Amino acid sequence: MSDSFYITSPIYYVNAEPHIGHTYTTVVIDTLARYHRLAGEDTFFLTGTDEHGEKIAEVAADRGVPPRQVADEISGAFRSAWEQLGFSYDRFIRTTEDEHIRTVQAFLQKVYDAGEIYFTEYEGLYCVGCERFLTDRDLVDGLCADHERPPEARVESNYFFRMTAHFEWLADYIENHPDFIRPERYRNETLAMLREESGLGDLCISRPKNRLEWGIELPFDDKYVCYVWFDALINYLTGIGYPDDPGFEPRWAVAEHVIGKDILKPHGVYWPTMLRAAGLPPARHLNVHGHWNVDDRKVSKSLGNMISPLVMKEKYGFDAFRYFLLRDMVFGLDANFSEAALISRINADLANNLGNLASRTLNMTERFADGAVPSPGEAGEPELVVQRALPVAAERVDAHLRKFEFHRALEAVMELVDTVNRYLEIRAPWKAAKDPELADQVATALYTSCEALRAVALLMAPFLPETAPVILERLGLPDALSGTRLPDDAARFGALQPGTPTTKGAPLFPRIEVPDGDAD
Ligand code: ME8
Repeated sequence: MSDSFYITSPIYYVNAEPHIGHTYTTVVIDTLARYHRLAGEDTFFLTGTDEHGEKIAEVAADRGVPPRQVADEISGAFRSAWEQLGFSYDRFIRTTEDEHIRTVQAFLQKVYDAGEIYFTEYEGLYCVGCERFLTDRDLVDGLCADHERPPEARVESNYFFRMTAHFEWLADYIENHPDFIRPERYRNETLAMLREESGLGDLCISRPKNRLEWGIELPFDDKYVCYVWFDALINYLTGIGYPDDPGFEPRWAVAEHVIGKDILKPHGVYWPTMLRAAGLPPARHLNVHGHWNVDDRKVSKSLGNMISPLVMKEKYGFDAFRYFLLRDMVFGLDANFSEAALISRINADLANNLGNLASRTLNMTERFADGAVPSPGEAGEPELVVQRALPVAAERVDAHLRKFEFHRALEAVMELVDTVNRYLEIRAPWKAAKDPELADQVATALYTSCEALRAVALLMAPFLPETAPVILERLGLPDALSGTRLPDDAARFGALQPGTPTTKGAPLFPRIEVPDGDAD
């Protein structure tokens, strides 16, 4: 296992406010970053905004303001949303930063000097929404399949990157590193792109300034700016100090990219070949997820069906929304969003199960043990069932998270919650407390459930970063997360010291009542 972890989000275009799609990607990354930090790994989480290109220039022209103003506004909106949502990123990068501009120019010069770039005329169909020339495969009834708008015919003299020269190497690399692009369906899709006869040619990496000024100037021709994708991908290097920072190489060696399937081609084909041309290895993994749809259509600005994460936070709390996103989407596949599904998930898992375990455990500790963790007596078979469930859950969470199987990791924690709730039904301390002869059994039951709740809170900490510390605080462990090592500290039964004061507190996830009562 590596003790260093570098994870990146796509840098988001500054043409739309953050919505459920951007939020999902960033929640996935935030959860992993938190887990790897708790596992003791030296973790770096990079996110930010992609600010150049025609798309932004168009938005600015429509509004009659300079592109920089649009970029400042929307980048600010992303940053502010990411702060309000509590994402634990280490750096928020903007492609308009001087440092990034220098890095892109250094990269371009290096690739140019290596003979990987040539100048020629090109004719094709261009989609401004995608910021690229389309191939036949991208068109449905003459419209861009993603943006549902007609592409423009364009002829231009431009600089091209000899991308196709690296296709054979890339196909071999993907074959020999079967988990480089995961899940598998996206690996196959990338291989198909590389093998398709009529498919990809060399990559046009410049735009003439007389048509577009909003970009990074080519270091070898000041009449051109750099194509926005070529500029944007390099953010993953700028973010960790390429080329001069001594920390760059070890971090790059463990890079994990997380993207939606809409940007598989630039990440699966352009990026590895660009890196190779510059003498760098590909990232360790390209992790690709599906799309959130509403009524079976992708959420996007052009379709106007966006769900705001800030509105969801306001209505349901952001932990509940995070939980839903990670639990209801299988990483790699599409999922449908509806508020009814969200409410039903919150009620079933968070209110009835997790919230109920926390409140009954803490309420009973207050009532029957004077608000302090009691000393346990001897463990019987029901206690041993709970004790054995801890390492099983901890190991499953670790294994699933390392494979991006978030829904399974959460299932594992919720199975632990179920086990403890069933255990409480067996021991029924609320009944046993009436019989003084069963005092020892009550103390054991309360110790066991408090201790299991501690493990649940530790395992939930990456998923529910607001709620987990509240549970730990109520268990008298306000600083538990700072010294924690996952998965071991959640696997080991018996860490809670008898006598630790507890507090019961308000319900963690109040049940959400819906008028027609069908969200259960
Ligand atoms: O593509 N479901 O930026 P972008 C799930 N700037 N995820 C979604 C989604 C949906 N409906 N809609 C968007 C760009 N996303 C480029 C990236 S990287 C060097 C440059 C997420 O603002 C998903 O991660 O269009 C997708 O890949 C990303 O937002 C696209 O964000």
